[in-house]
Amino acid sequence: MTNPLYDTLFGKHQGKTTPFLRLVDGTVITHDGFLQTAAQYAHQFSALGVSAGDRIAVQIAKSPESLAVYCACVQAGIIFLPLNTAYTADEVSYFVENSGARVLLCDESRATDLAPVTERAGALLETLNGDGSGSFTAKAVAHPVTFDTVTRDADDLAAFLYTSGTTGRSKGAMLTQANLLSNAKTLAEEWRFTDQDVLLHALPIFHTHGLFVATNITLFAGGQMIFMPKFDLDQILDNMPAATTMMGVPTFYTRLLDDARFTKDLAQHMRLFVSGSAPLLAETHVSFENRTGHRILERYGMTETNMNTSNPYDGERRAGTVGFALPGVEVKITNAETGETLPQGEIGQIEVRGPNVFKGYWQMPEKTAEELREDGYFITGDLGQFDEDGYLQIVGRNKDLIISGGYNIYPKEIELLLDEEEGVLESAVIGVPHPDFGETVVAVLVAQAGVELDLAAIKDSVGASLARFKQPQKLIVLPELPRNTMGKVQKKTLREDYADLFSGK
Ligand code: MLC
Ligand code: AMP
Repeated sequence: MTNPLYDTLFGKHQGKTTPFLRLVDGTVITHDGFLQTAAQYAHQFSALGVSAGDRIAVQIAKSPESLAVYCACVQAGIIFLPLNTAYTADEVSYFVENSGARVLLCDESRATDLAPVTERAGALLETLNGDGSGSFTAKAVAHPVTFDTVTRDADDLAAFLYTSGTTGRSKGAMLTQANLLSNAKTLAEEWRFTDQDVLLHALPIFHTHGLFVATNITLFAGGQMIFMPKFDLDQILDNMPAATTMMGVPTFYTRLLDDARFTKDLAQHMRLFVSGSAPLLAETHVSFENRTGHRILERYGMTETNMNTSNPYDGERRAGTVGFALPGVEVKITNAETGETLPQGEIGQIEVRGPNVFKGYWQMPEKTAEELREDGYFITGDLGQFDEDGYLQIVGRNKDLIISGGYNIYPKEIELLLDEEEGVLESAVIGVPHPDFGETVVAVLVAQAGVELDLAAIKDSVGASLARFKQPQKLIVLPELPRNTMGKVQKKTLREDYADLFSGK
């Protein structure tokens, strides 16, 4: 194969007039139509001087065109770097500079804001809007609708996905063609995807879940997607009768259950509901089954590894567990201090190895060495145990991480900003339970002696450089932070103290 990822996911659909994307306004985009658009984009990238191995950063609304940018990158051998549309210019600036991206594609409405970013980084700025218009597409339409696929090796890089770290600085996870391909094939087979499947796609496509799990599996199997710009309950309910499968974060499922229109009848013909990216409460699993007769299939993955484990398609899908290691993937529970494998039933850190595991962090050899062992095991930072039947349970995290509505938030990034604020002596950012998002962000501040903190001003100032979903929903001032005898801040105590802050909201 000249380009394994392109050939396996995209190239094999060339010339097919079968539907690939169905939009909520009734528009249908065929496999071939989609590939033609992508080929024009690949030409346009070449015209901009971008070649194989270069990076393209994109911060654009979800649309068929933005998905075609991903396809164009794969066909041209360009490393695709998608960014959350909620990121501020400060946040985007880091990703563009760190990755050395040659081009940043953004929405026209952000162009003024982001022009200084690309200027500083020596990158080109092009626009692509949610409706498909923009400087990039205006030029691309002049190009031929076929493109000579660039030869790539399975070991070549296909994408960078940035993931924050406990030090506050994001790390670019380098994913190879083989990483993405092995997972697409395994999951399509494990979850029985075929060309008859129609997936309700309401996830963003700048993260693993919406892009590599949902989209790659559909492409692998040759099925269709009802492609929605974002999660919208009415649209989901309207379109469910035409679908066979859905993937979502737990918030999707709790929101569906909160709506009386979501009935057994509406879900009757669905084949499969998959949940992941954050813990699905056992009570959600049970309520969902009571309402619809379907047992949600929960799986476990992460940016660096794609999917690691899954509950079985056939056989018992056990609530509160993430199932078994996927074929070809090894999972072990180890002692965090010694790295030794623990016996069944003991809680330890989850380590994974397999063709799904990334190559390392871009230009961060030390960080890579800390988390990726020489023997190929990746230390996930999650804590877990195997139950008596071998199902993996995730019981907590060894990393200081908040997951809100499926988005990862690293407290350190917010604490560093808060500590810079006038009058702030120190801060601790924690995740507390939230009925809609699972967890949400709360900041605890200690003021310098004699200072009365202006919380509104702090909120605004921090808000200017942080995406909305990372911004603390509440700022709390305490005389001091709880510490243990070693002087380490006891976030567990704070989490317990403020556990009920959002209950019932
Ligand atoms: C939006 N908001 C959030 C939020 N999403 N706040 C906290 N956490 C979130 N996840 C805020 C917005 O800033 C805004 O704030 C307000 O909520 C309404 O915004 P919205 O865009 O209308 O929200 P909504 O559409 O309701 O989005 C919620 C959501 C969405 C849960 C549908 O966040 C979502 O699609 N999450 C999926 C994330 C995901 O794909 N994760 C996969 C990561 S991959 P204000 O103040 O302006 O009103 C991974 C690996 C794996 O983890 O295993 O899969
Ligand atoms: P990300 O870095 O965005 O890829 O998020 C990966 C993290 O999400 C994992 O390390 C887990 O902490 C969490 N995660 C993913 N799937 C699940 C799940 N099914 N249950 C609990 N946590 C999950």
